[in-house]
Amino acid sequence: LDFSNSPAIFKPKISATQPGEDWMVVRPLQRSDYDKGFLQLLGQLTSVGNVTRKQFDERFTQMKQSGGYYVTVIEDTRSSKIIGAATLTIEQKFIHNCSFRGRLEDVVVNDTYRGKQLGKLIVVTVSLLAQELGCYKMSLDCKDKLIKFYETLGYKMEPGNSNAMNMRF
Ligand code: 16G
Repeated sequence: LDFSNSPAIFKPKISATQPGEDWMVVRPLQRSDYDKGFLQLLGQLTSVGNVTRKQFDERFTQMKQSGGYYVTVIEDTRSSKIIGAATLTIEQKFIHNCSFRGRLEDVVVNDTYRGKQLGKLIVVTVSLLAQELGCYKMSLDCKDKLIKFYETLGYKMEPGNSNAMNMRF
């Protein structure tokens, strides 16, 4: 299953009983998303900088070629804008029988679309993808205020084993 190469545009369901809206698609990132506000959306998460189309294209190509990057977006097809995003990265391991570890990264939903469960939708989608791809676990770092949100989606603090540490450069 190579989600990043999939041409499929599918209409997700948050749950079997609660279908997504008609105007929403969840799909892999495309080059044309540069023009659909993808980077502006990431700017709601953290500093993005002035990324040119060339830089974006080169990074897109590198991610495709190296494999293991599943940048997933939600598009509002009425306005052709990217309104949600989350990335699954896959680390190759020797441990756990040469398994994979998934990391949930760069989760962001446009703040004007609050209350539509888009965060839940994109996180669940990407987490299922990690499972489908054979990851033995999926990890994330988040701000304190988001711990509850992720807990409702099946993520757990592992006592004694959940300390995120960073070295900033
Ligand atoms: C959050 C994000 C992480 C992102 C970081 C950016 C999730 C689950 N976590 O920790 O993926 O890269 O913020 O913040 O989305 P920074 O610019 O301070 O590194």
